[in-house]
Amino acid sequence: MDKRVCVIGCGYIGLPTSAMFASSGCDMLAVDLSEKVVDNLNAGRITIEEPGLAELVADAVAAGKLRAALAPEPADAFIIAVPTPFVDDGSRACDLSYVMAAVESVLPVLEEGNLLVVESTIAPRSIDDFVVPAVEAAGFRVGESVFVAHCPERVLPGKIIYELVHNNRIIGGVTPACTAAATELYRTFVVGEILQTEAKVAELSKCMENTFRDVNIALANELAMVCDELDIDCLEVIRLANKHPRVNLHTPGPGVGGHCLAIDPYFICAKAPETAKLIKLARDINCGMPEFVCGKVDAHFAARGIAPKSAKVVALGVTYKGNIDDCRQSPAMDAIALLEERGYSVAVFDPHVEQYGCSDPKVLFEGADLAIVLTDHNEFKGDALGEFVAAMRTPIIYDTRNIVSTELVGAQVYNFGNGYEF
Ligand code: SAJ
Repeated sequence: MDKRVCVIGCGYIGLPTSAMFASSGCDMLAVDLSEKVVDNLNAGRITIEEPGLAELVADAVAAGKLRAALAPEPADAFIIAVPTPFVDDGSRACDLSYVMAAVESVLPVLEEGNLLVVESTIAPRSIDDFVVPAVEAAGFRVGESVFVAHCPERVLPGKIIYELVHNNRIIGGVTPACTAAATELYRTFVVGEILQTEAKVAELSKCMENTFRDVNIALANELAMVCDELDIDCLEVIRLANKHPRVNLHTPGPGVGGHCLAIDPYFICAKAPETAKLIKLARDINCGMPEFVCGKVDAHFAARGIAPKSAKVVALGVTYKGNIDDCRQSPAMDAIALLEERGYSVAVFDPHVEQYGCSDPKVLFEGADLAIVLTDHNEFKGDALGEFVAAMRTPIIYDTRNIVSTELVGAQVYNFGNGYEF
């Protein structure tokens, strides 16, 4: 008999995962709280954008292998792929409320021999301390009558379908029997390596992957500020240091955004606040970058005797990184808010975000005293801004992403390499 799998959460991870299982022969039920999402799915349509996903879903629905509902139904395996934001109370602990609500929704239909997997990124020990007790309170013995595992997603939006199949996959069970059951399930479509471990190791590994990147970016950002103070070309320092075979300094910028790097490190800090000092400091450094960037803008205008209220700034980019439309936790947004708070008149342009698009961007540059590049979109790279700078009152570009050609004709370009002059 084909395996029946029920996925809770039809977002960027849950939906592609459902489609992959369905196209590998499983009988899939995709569960979501939104009636609109459920109705659309049952009609073979999707409400999120991801290359290749629409076709996969349409085919699976047409083949009768994928169906959507508002609540879980009996199945062989349940997979939870719901959001885990941080608690907005200063602790920034992992907010498990969506995950636990999903677990509670599964319990009434959970049967002996079933497997329950959490894919959502969660703080270390969440499975052992919260999920297992909830399942056992319903009368099951984890590792004996039901099996529970954490199997974190690690896919990159835009490449999800490929990465779901080919990335290696960490599977952390509560017991070895749980790990074995989850491994058998994911082998349905994963061709990448399956790395077996305990649930708590899987949880912390996932959080640490993003923390590693956050801490390294903080180091690069700190270097940029040290170079600013000491009048040293930061980009040249990085270029030369990275010639060492074991050094890989990251790229400084206006801060770190997105729903992963800017969130997951806090899950560790909240669990071990006295100990996770470096992780917290890295977060603080990265969160302080929009302020640093705005401080440079202030100094620039102060040196020219121009008050913020008399200055027009064009902000280029609002998304958290280049060539995407995602503004979650975006440092560009923070920098824009800070500039506005100080009294600057800010014109915002982002060709990837409908609200900030503009059919004739030149108009935004008219009479501007400064353009500040906050996101590394292709549309701003090299000499792409050349056609707009002539419209500025003073054609000066502050490039916090180091992507604009410093040879750009008709403009003076400053970045983290020569920013100290700025
Ligand atoms: N950034 C810098 N300097 C750098 C690199 C990045 O300032 O040298 C900034 C970016 O501009 C952006 C932020 O960091 O604001 C995060 O961007 P990213 O490309 O590093 O990561 P995400 O958040 O898009 O995706 C990450 C990935 N994790 C790792 O690379 C360890 C991805 O593989 C994960 O699946 C994803 O998080 C997730 O869902 O956890």
